[in-house]
Amino acid sequence: MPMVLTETAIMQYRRDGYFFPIPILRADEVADLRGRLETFEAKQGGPIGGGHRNKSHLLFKWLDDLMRDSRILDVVEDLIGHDILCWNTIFWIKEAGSPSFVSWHQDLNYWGLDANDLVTAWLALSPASVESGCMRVLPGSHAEAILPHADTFHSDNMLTRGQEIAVEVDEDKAVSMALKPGELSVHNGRIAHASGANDAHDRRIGVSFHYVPTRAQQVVGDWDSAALVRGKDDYRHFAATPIPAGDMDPVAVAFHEKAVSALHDILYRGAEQVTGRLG
Ligand SMILES: O=C(O)CCC(=O)C(=O)O
Repeated sequence: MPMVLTETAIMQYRRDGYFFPIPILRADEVADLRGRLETFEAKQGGPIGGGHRNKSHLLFKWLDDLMRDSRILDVVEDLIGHDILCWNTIFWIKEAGSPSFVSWHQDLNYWGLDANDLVTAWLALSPASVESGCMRVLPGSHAEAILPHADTFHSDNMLTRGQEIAVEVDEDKAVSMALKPGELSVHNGRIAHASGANDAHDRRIGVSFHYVPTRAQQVVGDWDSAALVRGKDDYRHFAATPIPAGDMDPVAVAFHEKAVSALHDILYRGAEQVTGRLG
């Protein structure tokens, strides 16, 4: 028996590779989390970026808690079963009026993971509308072969290498996954997806959680890390990430440095340039 999703929702996810919207957080919870993020940004004197965007649950206790929130994990369990690792958490922030975009791509082309059932859970902490550049997906593309990609290194592209699908994508078939603050979308790690610029007056703030069954493996890098968030890990394919005692806990911050450096090597393997972005 599914825990929270209907059989119809699960069937749609399996057939099309995505499902949304799923209400998760109350308005007061969204305000609290956005406040925590923006307090950190105000203290550091600018938007979160660089290495802070990835594996960020090691830096912020509140994000580690959110990654383990049963309201999100119940959805994920309905899709991939009870024994769940979170491999990465990524901030996707587009400032109001910013040209930042994400080109059409398939994540499992470059994450080095042997995990065709990877679920990305993307949570909106501000409005993710068509105007603010919400994600768009190409239904059913997760079930087909991974398409060829090319690196563009475009400076407004939020992806590591500005990588994009090198064949024509039929944009007419794309579905926009607009979300209200506190809502979640889920998509399969093989699905083709993209997002446009933020033409709205507010920041578009999203955080993504990338969940895999514990049997998943890193097949490109020699070392990688993940957090056991539900069930048990009989495989131990990944180094277990420590749970931070608080924000910027020194032990977790030191682990974060190692984990992001390993991720950097995986994502830039074979690239001709390093942009400094990870995503
Ligand atoms: O936030 C976006 O616009 C893109 C996110 C993305 O590519 C992902 O979560 O896999």
